[in-house]
Amino acid sequence: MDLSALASRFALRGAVTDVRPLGEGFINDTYCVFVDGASQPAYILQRKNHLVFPDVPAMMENIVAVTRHIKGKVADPERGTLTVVPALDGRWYVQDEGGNFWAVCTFIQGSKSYERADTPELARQGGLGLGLFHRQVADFTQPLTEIIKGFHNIRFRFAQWDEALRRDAAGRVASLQEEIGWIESRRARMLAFWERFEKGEIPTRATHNDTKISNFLFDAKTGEVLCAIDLDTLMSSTLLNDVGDALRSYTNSGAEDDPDLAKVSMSMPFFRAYMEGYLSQMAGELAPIEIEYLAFSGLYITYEQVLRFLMDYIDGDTYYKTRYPEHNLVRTRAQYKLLTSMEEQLPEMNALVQQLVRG
Ligand code: ADP
Ligand code: GN1
Ligand code: MG
Repeated sequence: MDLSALASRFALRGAVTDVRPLGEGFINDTYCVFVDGASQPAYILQRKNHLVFPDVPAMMENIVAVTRHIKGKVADPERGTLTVVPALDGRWYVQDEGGNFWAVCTFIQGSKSYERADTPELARQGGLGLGLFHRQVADFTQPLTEIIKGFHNIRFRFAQWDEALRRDAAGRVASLQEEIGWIESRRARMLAFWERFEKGEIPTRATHNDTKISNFLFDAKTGEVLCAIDLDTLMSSTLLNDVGDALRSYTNSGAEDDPDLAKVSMSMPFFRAYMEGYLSQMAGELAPIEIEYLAFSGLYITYEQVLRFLMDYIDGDTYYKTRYPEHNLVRTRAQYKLLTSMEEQLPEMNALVQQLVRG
């Protein structure tokens, strides 16, 4: 694949002089594009995973609509959200000869991203970033296309899960009875939460749905949060999914796929910092039921992630990129350790949320 030629099919300012791989995402392939011999990248080029995202044109429409909305609200529209660059034919994507979809956005200058939060201050900035994002989209009322069906819908995930167990595509089910029990023993509790969303008791809002730390940019000099990126999964859902996924990411004292389970736990100081940052923006916007489930959302999404990693392992590793054969199982165990740590600390987490909301 001639990536320079591909990038040149977009309306870029300058001639492409280099294209280099970037990032550690599990789904897409991401590259930096350099123009006119400059040493800093000018654009991000991404191959959108067509198997995961069946309707890339609709996905790009979601992204353009939401980023335009945000641009009208931020002091620096170049750094306060993504800027999608159209193709020369006016579309928001290019489809190559192999059927792959590609998209380009500008590279946000002077930015930095992280794979994990090493300090509470970074967690605070992350919480602030998600709070800002939720405030920016709070009055976004256009319908968003459901880009991945049932993405954080645990009822839908259970249907996939039951089917995966029945299929047993990789012949692994018999050896995973303990891990499968982790999922089954919590099924009713997770469904009870989701039912409250299904009944309309928990509000539906524009949400990001993939809020792990690497999907936010920070100012490389000051460390201040700039914006949410990786907007592929923008959809209508509950903001609790965003908070939960962020808690899963920012409060983990270990890595998402840590083989050393002793390192994995939910860190209370990081939880406090994240929530302080988030609530500084959102305390006044949240419905009582959203506040009630803020801490629980971390358990919900971490549980869902255990299910998704384990289901992919059972399916024979077809969804997530893996670096070694047992990677999805290692991820499952590490996320399960995080889940149990959150379960143990839920009363303290809830008490802290109440304290912060009361101010
Ligand atoms: P993936 O779907 O592979 O996770 P992302 O959109 O999250 O792709 O991009 C991967 C990484 O590339 C990010 O974590 C960030 O470091 C960097 N990145 C992405 N978009 C930009 C941008 N517009 N400006 C600067 N860096 C970016
Ligand atoms: C994937 O694309 P990336 O790496 O930001 C996944 C998330 C998972 C995450 C686990 C579209 O995110 O849902 O939480 O991996 N994205 C999709 O790290 O499935
Ligand atoms: Mg990403």
